[in-house]
Parts: sequence; structure tokens; C-alpha cells
Amino acid sequence: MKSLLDRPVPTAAASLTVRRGAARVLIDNWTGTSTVPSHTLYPHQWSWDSAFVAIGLRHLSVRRAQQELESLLSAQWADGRVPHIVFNSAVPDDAYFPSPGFWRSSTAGRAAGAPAGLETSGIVQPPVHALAAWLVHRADPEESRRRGFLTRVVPRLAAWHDYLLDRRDLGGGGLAAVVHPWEPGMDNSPCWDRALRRVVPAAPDAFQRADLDHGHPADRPTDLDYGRYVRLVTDYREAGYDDHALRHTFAVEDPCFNALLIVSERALAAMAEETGADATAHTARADALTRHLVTRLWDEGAGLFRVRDLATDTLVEERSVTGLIPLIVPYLPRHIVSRLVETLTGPHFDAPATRLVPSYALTGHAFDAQRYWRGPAWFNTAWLIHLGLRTHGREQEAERLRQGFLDEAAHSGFAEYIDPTTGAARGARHFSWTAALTLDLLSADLKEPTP
Ligand code: 9WN
Repeated sequence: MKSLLDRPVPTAAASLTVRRGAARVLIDNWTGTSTVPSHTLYPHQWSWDSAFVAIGLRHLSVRRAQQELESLLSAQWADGRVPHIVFNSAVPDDAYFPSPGFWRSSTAGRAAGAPAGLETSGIVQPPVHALAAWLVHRADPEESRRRGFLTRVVPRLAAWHDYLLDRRDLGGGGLAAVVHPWEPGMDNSPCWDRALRRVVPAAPDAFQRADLDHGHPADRPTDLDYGRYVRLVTDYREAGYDDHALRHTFAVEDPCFNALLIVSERALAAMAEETGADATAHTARADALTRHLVTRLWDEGAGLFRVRDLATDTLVEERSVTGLIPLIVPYLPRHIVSRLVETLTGPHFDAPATRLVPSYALTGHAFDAQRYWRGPAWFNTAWLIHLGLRTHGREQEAERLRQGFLDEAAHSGFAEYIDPTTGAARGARHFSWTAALTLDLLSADLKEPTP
């Protein structure tokens, strides 16, 4: 453990304390095979968390970063889906809700290909994994080659993307849809409100929340939200987690989810080239996805991408950070990049007190500075937007965001999220992806090109 903390990196002396604090969080949250987002609120392995964690862990231990990704991928279902939670059987059943007994993956998901030897959830999270695998490989290509890292993970990552494009193109427009608000990772964003109103909530006595044992009710989704989350999972589970058997009540196309799929397809292309395989199919897919993203989700008037509600086939008129994240997509039309940067730095999203990006427009009718994805600023979305700004050569804006990120991460004790208008810490502390992405932004090698 000590060796991880002491490993030298090219960081200025002033940043060393922050670096050591961030490393300490990752060391404490490591279970032996993967990293929990938080020992209290989220005591299992989460899918997109592990990808962000691996991106940071590569600065401490490339091996551990590889293990983080590989432990997640070992829970992949035979149909290609990478589950959003991999449960740790050593953790008591009531430590997190919904527990393994609620998802029943190994029985209810058997026909869909859920693994028999462990329990997982049956839904997914944004596909950041191929991007993470590429960055982990790049951190030490020789070590990666020696351990056959890409040879093992690339087929799994390709099957994961195939699942998303074969089974989840529910709108028929070439984008992947999400079927539960937990899937885009921004659980109670106002973007889902309209679609969620169609969902009949489960009775309050049908389930027992565990999150309020550790989280403040003002920071978390409401009981009504949970009733609807539970209903959606129950329906999916009863249909054997089969995307063809169920007509999903909730189905939307999310800009962040699809932007990450594009960048991850480009990462797969880069990894194919690296291993001497043919990259053409991945590049062609990324190009097509980029066209579909613009055609289906870009809103020129609003200057950001919108969520598409597939039940009505209309765009949802909410401004959310998800609509800015496609900045990470290379080869976006130049005018779209300029409009996105205008929106990012304009009145809806500019929060000078923290320099971070609120999860929902400061000017929006549903803005709430404390409540989860309805206003607070999150560190993973800031990291993604920073990556996007750099992808498009917007160095000045990127540097301002990087400084804001590092200051707020350190001040908040590596909080899960913060009030964007004051910097007050909210949610869990010692949160893994906040610490991991801090390490990444402190690191000099960030200047390496993304795929
Ligand atoms: C449900 C673990 C996860 C993140 C999500 C975040 C939150 C879970 C919850 O925590 O969601 O998946 O119980 O609230 O919204 O993005 O992956 O950190």
C-alpha cells in the first residue's frame, strides 16, 4: 500500500498533498479485486465508476487499473451487456437497495446470459470502458503487452458495444437507448421526469430504501422516484431482462451515453490497430454514430444536445449537463463545438463560485443546488467536459475547469458532488471517482491524445 502512495509522478510539490489524499481514498476503497464508489452508500462494484477509477488508478498502479476493468468485465452477460452493479457476496444483503435478492440475475437473467456464479444487476451504465482500457494501456504499453491486457479485454468490449447497438437501438435511428434512469448514471435528472410520469410507482411498502441510512434526504432522489425505479426493474426482471420481450415503458436516447459510445468505439479502433487487427468497422461505427447523434439529438436553437423520449419521439426541453458532454466527440461539426462552448460558458451553466458545471441548468425550472442530478456539480462530468474542451483545442476553458475541479475536489474531501454555487460538499465523501479523476487531472501525461 505504501508503495502506491510513494510512487513518484511529475507533480508540483503543492499538489502532493492532494495527490496523497486522492491516493488514500482509492487505497481505502479497494476491496482486493475492485474499488467501491463509497464503503457506506455504494458498497459494491459499479460499472461506469470502475471505468473512471481505472483512469485514475493507472497513475498509481497499472496492474490494479487493469484488474479494476477486468473484474467488471468478468461479470459480463453472454448477450454482451456489462451490468451496472456487480455485487460483493461478502456485503450484507440489506447494505444496499436494490440488493441481489431483488435483481435475481442468476435466475431471472439466466436466459439472457447472466453469469451463474455471481449476482449482478440487470441494467447497464454508460460505456466508458473502452476509453478507460485504452488509457490504461497507454499508461504502460509494454506492461500491457506483456500481460496480454488488450487481447483479453478487446473481445469483451466489442461484445458490449454490439449489445448496445443490436439490442438497444429501440428508436431505430442508430443510437443506443437507455431503459431505466439508473442507466445513464444521472438518476433523477429532470430530463427523465416526463417519461417517468408514465410509470406507475411500486407501492411504498414494497421496498425498503437503504440509501437514507447514509445519505441526507435533501441530497437524494425522493420516495416517489424510487417507487418508479422499482417498478421499472420489476417489469424488466419479470421479462427475463429480454429487450425484445418487453415493451419498455421508459426508453430514451441520452447524449452523454451515446457520446461515450462514440469515443469508446474510437478507442476500440485504436486498440485494434495496436494489436494488428482491422479497425475499419469501429471507425465506421463511430462515424455513423456521430452522424446519428447530431441528426437525432442536436438542438441548434438551444445550443446543446437534448434527450429524445422514444415514447413520443420528441426532444425533451430540459438543459442538462448530458447535453454538453458530446463535446468529447472528435470530428463534431465546428459550429456545434462553438455553440456548445457558448452554452457551457453562458448563464445556464456558468457557476463562477466553483468553476464546475451544474448537472442541470442554473436557470432551469427544476434546478435544486443540493439534490443529486438536479443541479449539483459532479466531478466525472467535469472531467468529461475537460476532455472535450481539450479534444477541440479549447485550452483556456479547459484549464479553468481543471483548476476548479482540483480546488473543489480537495476542499470537499473528494465529495460525490457539490453545490455549484457555493462549493458545499454533498452526498458521500471519499468518493472514488472524484479521487481517481483528481489523480488524472494532476497528472502530466494527460496531454496524450485521446483516440
Ligand atoms: C444507482 C455509484 C452510482 C453512480 C451513479 C449515481 C449513483 C446509484 C444510486 O451511484 O447511482 O446506480 O444508488 O443512487 O447516480 O451515477 O454510478 O456511484
